[in-house]
Amino acid sequence: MPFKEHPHRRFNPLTGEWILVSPHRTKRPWQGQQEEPDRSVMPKFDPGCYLCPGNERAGGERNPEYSDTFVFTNDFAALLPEVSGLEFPDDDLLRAEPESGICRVICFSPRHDLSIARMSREQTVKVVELWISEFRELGAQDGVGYVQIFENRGSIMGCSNPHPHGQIWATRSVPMIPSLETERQADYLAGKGECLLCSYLKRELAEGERIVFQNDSFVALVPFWAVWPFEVMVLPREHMASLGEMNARTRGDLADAMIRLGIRYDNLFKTSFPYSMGVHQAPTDGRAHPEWHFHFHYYPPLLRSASVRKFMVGFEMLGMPQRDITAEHAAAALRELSEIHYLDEESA
Ligand code: H2U
Ligand code: ZN
Repeated sequence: MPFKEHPHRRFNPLTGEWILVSPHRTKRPWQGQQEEPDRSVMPKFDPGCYLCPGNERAGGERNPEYSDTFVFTNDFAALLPEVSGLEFPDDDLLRAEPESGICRVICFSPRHDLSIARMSREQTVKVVELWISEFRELGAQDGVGYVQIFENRGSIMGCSNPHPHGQIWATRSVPMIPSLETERQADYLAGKGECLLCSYLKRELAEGERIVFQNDSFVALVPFWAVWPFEVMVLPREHMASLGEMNARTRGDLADAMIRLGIRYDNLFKTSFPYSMGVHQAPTDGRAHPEWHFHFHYYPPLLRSASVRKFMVGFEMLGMPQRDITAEHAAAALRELSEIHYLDEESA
């Protein structure tokens, strides 16, 4: 019997973590197609939205009448500039360190009712370009060791507003997960003389069964070690340490990949698909990072329908993460979907 049909553990070489896979628990039929499509319409402009052009934000500032993207410093930033003179406990049991940083919010479009899945390629390229300029500007600042760019989408992900937007947190230290990925990629490069993700991508392209789609510069796949039901990784084919290394063609191809994945996600349960996504790239700590191969992670919590989601509870809170549907099944389900958004289907 192939190992994939029996309970087993899979290893995540990027973080060193293990995940339990229990494929026999998915003997129930696939129900994704039976969803009633969500056709709730949002206004193009919402006078009560703190991200729409011209509106006032909670801090009292007013947004400009922006026409493509707009970035501002988070009015409720989780990180603040460095403060001197604080004393921290530093022994074996009680240990704390200073942390400082900058938090920004990026509006992807002036249109309140859109999402990347329904934005044009030109507009999405503008988002990519703003990410690059923010990454460069924040990363160049003294005391910024890492720039985390991400998007929370959907109220079940804790997102406060449907207006298409994302966040950037620039921190003094490298956060835990990118720091683990740095170590693992550096170890792999030192041991094998090649990049972990270049090798992984080659392997996935040869096997094929976890690939969702590809374009000239990017590959979207369900990683072998995926934890979330429809988790996807988007990797550049070329070895690049950060977003800053992309040329005009690659930036366009990234926009294309983000839109196509967004459409497939929305089409899966015919709903505005919730997720947290973000890019992992080289730290901006002033060191060279030949080990780093930048990539996007998409972590969506929906499992079998728009109303059935995965929770990390029980064994997962106390032991390790677990999944029922295999990465291979999830990739096949995503691969079968149309790249025409379900809301545009009738008009097409
Ligand atoms: P979420 O969509 O993940 O909730 O992020 C929205 C961010 O916008 C959130 O971090 C900020 C919140 O602090 N915000 C402002 O900066 N100004 C406002 O007027 C409201 C929300
Ligand atoms: Zn809005």
